[in-house]
Amino acid sequence: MKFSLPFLLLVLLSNIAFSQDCTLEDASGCACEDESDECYLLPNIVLSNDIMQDTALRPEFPGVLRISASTPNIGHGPLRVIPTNTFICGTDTLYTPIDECPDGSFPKQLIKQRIYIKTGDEMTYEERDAGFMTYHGGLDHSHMHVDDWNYYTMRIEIPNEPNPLNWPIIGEQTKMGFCLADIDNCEERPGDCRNEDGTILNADNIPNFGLGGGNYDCESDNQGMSVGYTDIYFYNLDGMLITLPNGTCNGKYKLVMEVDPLNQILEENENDNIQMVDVELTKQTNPDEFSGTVFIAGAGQVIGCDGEGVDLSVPRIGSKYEWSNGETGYMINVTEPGFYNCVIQTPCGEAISNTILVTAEVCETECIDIKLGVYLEGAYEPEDDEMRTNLNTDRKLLPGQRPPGEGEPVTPTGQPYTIAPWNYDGLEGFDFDEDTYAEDVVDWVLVSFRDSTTSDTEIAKTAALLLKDGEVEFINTCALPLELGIDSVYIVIEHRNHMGIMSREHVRIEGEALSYDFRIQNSYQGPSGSGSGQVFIEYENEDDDENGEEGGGGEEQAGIWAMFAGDGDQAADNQSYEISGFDKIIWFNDNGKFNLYLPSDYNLDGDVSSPDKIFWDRNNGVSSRVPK
Ligand SMILES: [Ca+2]
Ligand SMILES: [Ca+2]
Ligand SMILES: [Ca+2]
Ligand SMILES: [Ca+2]
Ligand SMILES: [Zn+2]
Repeated sequence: MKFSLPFLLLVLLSNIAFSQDCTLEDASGCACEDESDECYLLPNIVLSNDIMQDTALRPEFPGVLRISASTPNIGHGPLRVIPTNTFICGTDTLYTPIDECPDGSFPKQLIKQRIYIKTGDEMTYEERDAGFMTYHGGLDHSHMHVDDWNYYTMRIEIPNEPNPLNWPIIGEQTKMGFCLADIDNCEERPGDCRNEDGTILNADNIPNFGLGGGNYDCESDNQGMSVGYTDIYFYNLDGMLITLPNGTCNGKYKLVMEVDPLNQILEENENDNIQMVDVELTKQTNPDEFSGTVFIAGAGQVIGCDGEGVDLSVPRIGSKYEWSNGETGYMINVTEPGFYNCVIQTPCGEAISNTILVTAEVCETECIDIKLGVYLEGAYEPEDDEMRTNLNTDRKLLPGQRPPGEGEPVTPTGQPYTIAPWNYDGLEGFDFDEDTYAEDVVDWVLVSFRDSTTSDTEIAKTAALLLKDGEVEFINTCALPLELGIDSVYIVIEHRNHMGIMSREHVRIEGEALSYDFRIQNSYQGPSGSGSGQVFIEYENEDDDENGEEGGGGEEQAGIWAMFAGDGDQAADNQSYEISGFDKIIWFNDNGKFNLYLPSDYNLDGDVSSPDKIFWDRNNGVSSRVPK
C-alpha cells in the first residue's frame, strides 16, 4: 500500500502533538505505577538471574568461585544517590569534606536517595538518607562505592526452610559495594531485565524507559541508575568472588545474591531483591579424598583481661558445627580457658577438628586470702603429726608424674576431679610434671564455697594441693574474687577417696581473709547433728604412751580431726557421702595393684593392699549429712 504524502505528514504531526516528554524536568509523559497523575516515581532494583546462570560468568578455581552481578532498575523512577557533607570516621561524625580519616582510613560519606515526584506535568523531588558511600582504591575501582550494595553467599539448601537467607553458608560471605552507574540497559542486554514472572523487559514494556538520562557514571556526584538501565560488575573485578575454604566438598550448592540487603534504598518492590541459582562445585575437595580432619584457626591465643575473649573458627564447610562447649557457629568467641574442639557436618561427611588449649592471662583482681587446714585419715601419721607424701615423693604417682622404672606410664595430667561424680573441668595442674610438685604435697583436694548448706548455692570451686601439715595450697589464687561481694561462706572439702566435709557454720570473711581449720574441730554433721563429720585421731606423744591410748578417765582428749578414709566410690553416694559396701568392692577389685594412682588406695601409700582395707573395715557405715 502506498500512502499519500499529506497522510504521512498528518500521522507524524499527530504523533509529535500527542507524545509527551518524560524527563527529570518534565513529568507530563511519565507514567505512574498506579496509572494516576500524581505519584512517587520509585526505582525497583532487581538482580539478573540470567547472568547468575551463565557459567562463563562465574568461573570456579580451587578455593574460589568468581561471580558476576547485574542489578537492573525496572521501576518507574530512576535511582539517584546524592553525596552529602556528612562524613564518618569510626565513631566520629564530621561535617566538612575530608579525603582521609585521622587514622588514615577512608571515611564513610552519608548519601541521600533522591526520589522524583510527578504531580501532573510537574516534576519535583524529595531526598532521604540512604546509607553511605566509601572510596575504594585499586586499579579495578578507584571510585566511591555505595556500601553494601550486594550480598553474595554460597549455601547448602535446607528443603523445609523457605527463606534461603536462613540456609547454612559455605565459605566467605561477600558484601560488595558498587559505584552506581548506567553501565548498560535492558534493550541492549535482553534477559538481564525480567519481571517476577520471568517476562523479558525492554524499552517497549518498561514505562518511563530512560528516565534519568542514561548517563549516570562512577563520579561520586553523578551516581545512579536510570529507568531500564543496569549496573554490572563482572567476575574479573576485585571483590567479585566467594572464597571457599580448604575442605569444601565438591557438589551442589546454591549461589544466593541479594541486592540492597540492608534496605537502604526505597523501591517499588522490596520483595524481589533475592536471586539464586544452582552451582555445582567441581574444583574443590572430592568426596573420596575428604580427610575428615580440620584445624582450628586461632590456636595459641591467650584470653586477656579486657573481657573480650578470643575468637576460634573452623573452615566454613558444613551445615552444622558442634563445639565442645556447646556452641554451634563456625566461629565462636571464647572467654573461658580450656580445651576446645569442633565436629562439623559437611556434604562429604563428618569432619573433626584438632583439640586446642586456650589459656588466660592472670588478671589483676582483688581476691580473698584463703587459709584452710585439713587432714586425711590414712595419710595422717600420728607419730609424725603429719601426712605421708609417698604418692608424690617416692612413688611419683600424682597427676603428671612418671613413676621411676622403665616404661611406667605417666599418671594422666591435671587435677583428678574431672571425672564423675565431681565433673569439675578446671585446668589446675594441666601443665604439672614430676618436678612441679613441692616435696610436702600429699594429694589434690577439691574445695568449694557455698552460700548456704546445699550444693545449688555453690559460689566457686577449685582444685587445690594438700600439704603434709594439712595446709591447703591454692593453684588458683583467686578462688574467691572480692568483687563477688560475699561476707560469709560454707566451706566444702572433697577428696577422691575420703568422705567430703563442710564447715559447721557460715564462716565470716574478715579483713578480706577467710580462714578455717578442720584439723581442730569436727565438721558439719547435719541440722540434727546425726551425721558423721570427721574422725578424731588421738595424739600418740611419748608422754601418753605408757598410759595407753584411751587416756585417763575424765581427762580431755588431745588429738586432731581428719576426713574419713575409705570413700573410694563416691558415684554411688547419692544424698551425701557414705562409706558402704560399694567402697569395699573397688578395693576388692584393685587389691594387689601396686604403683598406681587409684581411688582404692585409702592410705595413699601407692599400693592397694590390706592396710587400705583396715580403714574400710573401721569406717564402713559412716555417713555424712553434707548435701551433695
Ligand atoms: Ca526490588
Ligand atoms: Ca530496598
Ligand atoms: Ca561411698
Ligand atoms: Ca595403700
Ligand atoms: Zn567499583
